[in-house]
Amino acid sequence: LPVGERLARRIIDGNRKGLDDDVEQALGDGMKALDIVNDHLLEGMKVVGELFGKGEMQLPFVLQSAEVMKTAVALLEPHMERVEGESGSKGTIVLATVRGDVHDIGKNLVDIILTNNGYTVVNIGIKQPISAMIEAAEEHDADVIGMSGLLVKSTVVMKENLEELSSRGLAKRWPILLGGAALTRTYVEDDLAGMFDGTVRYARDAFEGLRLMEPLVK
Ligand code: B1M
Repeated sequence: LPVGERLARRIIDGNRKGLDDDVEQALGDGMKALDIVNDHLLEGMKVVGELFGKGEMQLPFVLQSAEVMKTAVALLEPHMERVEGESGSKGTIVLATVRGDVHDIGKNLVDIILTNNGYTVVNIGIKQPISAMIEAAEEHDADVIGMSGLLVKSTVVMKENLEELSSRGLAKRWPILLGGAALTRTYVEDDLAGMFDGTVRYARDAFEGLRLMEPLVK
């Protein structure tokens, strides 16, 4: 198999043995680190999601795939392009996976991409209640709060989080960036934006998150 397909296979099979060599070969062949993530590793993860959804893959194997994904991203991270030279940070975002949700591969990719592009990311982890996000945003004088969540349940939690920000009088304090596979643009930009006094935006992927940061930080 070509190395890209081999990498996708490793994610699907949860097979870490020889992963380093394949990553090295892909980079040696001139593939860009981010393209390896987007074109091959995420393709593998998509298949894992489909198999799991159809009941053709059991959870422990999904977990193994996630571990291989994380290792591969860690190997690639030092090779990702960074914006250098500018003095200081372009802005600060508190990033969290919402209460009740453990999925963090997407959140951590957002972290890497924003960090590499000059933002300060305060990544407070998974299963975070809104109170923890508020605390971190106050402590770090954040410009934006970013929430990730992959479960359908998490889309409801995000709505509750916005309601809590409103009820605490904090709706206008931080613009909110939302991402994760269970969200849709309409849900965020029509339904949630319609009920929230502040700014709430949807990012389909980490790159849209990056593009949205500049107008949100302003
Ligand atoms: Co879970 N899981 N999982 N899982 N898992 C999903 C999400 C699911 C769709 C699988 C399926 O059924 N086909 C399904 C949810 C169904 C639903 O809610 N309707 C599901 C389920 C059911 C579950 C459990 C409930 C299973 C169980 O226990 N019976 C359980 C939940 C536990 C919990 O959270 N309380 C569970 C557990 C797990 C593992 C632990 C095994 C593992 C996670 C490991 C980890 O993250 N450390 C796992 C995995 C790996 C998946 C799938 C297969 C892959 C997710 C992933 O990492 N994708 C997933 C299938 C799927 O998503 N279709 C699935 C790659 C990642 C890069 O994508 O996170 O979407 P994603 O991020 C994208 C964008 O969404 C965006 O940028 C990224 C790309 O650039 N983005 C943002 C994300 N956050 C953003 C924030 C931003 C901006 C952009 O700004 C703030």
